[in-house]
Amino acid sequence: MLKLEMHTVGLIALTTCLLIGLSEADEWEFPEDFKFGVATSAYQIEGGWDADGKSVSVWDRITHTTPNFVQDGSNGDIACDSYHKWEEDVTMLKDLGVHYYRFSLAWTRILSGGYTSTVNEAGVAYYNKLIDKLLENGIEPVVTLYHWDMPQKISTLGGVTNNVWVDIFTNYARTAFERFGDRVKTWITFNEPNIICHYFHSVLGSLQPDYPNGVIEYLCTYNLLKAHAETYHIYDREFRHKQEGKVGITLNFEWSEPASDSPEDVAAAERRRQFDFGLFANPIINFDFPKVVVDRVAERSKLEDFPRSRLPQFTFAEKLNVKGTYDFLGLNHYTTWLVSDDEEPSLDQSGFYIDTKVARQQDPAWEKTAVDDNRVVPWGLRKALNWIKTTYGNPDIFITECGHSDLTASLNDDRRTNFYKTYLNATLEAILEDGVKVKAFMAWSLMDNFEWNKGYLVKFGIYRVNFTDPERPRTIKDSGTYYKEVISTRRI
Ligand code: PNW
Repeated sequence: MLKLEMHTVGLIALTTCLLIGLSEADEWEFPEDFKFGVATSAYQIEGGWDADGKSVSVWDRITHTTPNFVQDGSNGDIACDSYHKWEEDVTMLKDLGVHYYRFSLAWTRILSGGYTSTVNEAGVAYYNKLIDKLLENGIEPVVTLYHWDMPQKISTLGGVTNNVWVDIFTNYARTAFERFGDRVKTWITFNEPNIICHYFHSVLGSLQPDYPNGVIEYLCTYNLLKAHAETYHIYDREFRHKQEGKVGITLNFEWSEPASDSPEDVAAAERRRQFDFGLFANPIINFDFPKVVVDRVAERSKLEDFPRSRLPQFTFAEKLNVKGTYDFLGLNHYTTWLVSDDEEPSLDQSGFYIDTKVARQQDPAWEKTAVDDNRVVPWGLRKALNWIKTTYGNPDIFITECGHSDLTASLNDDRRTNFYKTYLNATLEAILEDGVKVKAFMAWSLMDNFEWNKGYLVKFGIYRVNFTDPERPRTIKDSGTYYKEVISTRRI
């Protein structure tokens, strides 16, 4: 009798476990409103660098005048030739089953004069064809206005650091809203302002040989944020009522994990997050530059004998104007660092990274990729998403880039497949277990392309592109087939 009871209890327990297990498995899928996509950018894929009235961008110029700026001496003159092969790109997107295609507009195709108002109709026609074809196939365009290919004419004026930048940029943004906003409902003003102001501005502004210097960098940050905010307000005033779209910005964020439990390292990791992400997100979402950054740049500027902080101050009116200028937050995420407090760096250098006063390293056990420092650390994405949730009041987050690089372009790219598996799982944990409002995931990238100063050596594509063939044929990789499966089943 007792034996039988035990047996029954056991059976009930087993059934319950199975049921719970099953229902948990059932729920381990992406919510209904979650969208999948892939991302690219104009200079990295289009080619057609001087086609149909396009003017010269900073990337055209630097690659033509300083070929060794790019590791393999290459350039984006032809790249994936998407300027001609856009229909095939849409076929690939359709086959993957993506909801979103994130691409960027080449400013130099649309306003070839850079800062003039004369529109180059041929350039507009190219994007019209692409956008229409996407929509015909049920794919929503997610459009980045500025993904680093600044018109050379504007760079010559000092680029983002010139006071006229806000007018120049918003003139371009308004043109894009006018021409494409009837069909484009998701806009990203800037891709990775952090990289624009602290890294590529140097070479591309080309006015500052001693860049980075901690002055230009923050002037760029300040002007860029004002241009972002003004673009948002223009959309609000002139377009939102008829176009009903969303405007956001894409920030890159590598997770900073304290290297130890010491209060100094914990503070250092938080400080680094505020320098990397808060510098842009805090004025837009909360208010003003983050206090820890304001204080630290002031302190270091004083040590360097500057009469005042190198970080410009927003006026109160500007703070109000920048605050709230987002409908969603775009996040590009690739890797994670272990961060510790550093000694005060020597005073004969000056710059953003010196201001952070941190040392960073990565655990050698973390899997490497083709980009030296982009080690695979999926839990870092989950932590980054949670930090954004708590620091900024749980905004809607679009992961606008996340991806894995190799050198081989092999179709059997198991490591990339595993990367997507684990990073998508981290995303799902953040959504289902932590309540982070992640609304989309866009893989970087649709296809192998021009990886900036690494040229064609480093491959991020879920499609391979054969760059030695003038036809630039594309072939899906195993990771592409895997992603397609995830999209159709909504499961990992
Ligand atoms: C992003 N970093 O760039 C860009 O948005 C893409 O255009 C690029 O192809 C992709 O990532 C892969 O590299 C980054 O040094 C470049 O921290 C550099 C850094 C981060 C992102």
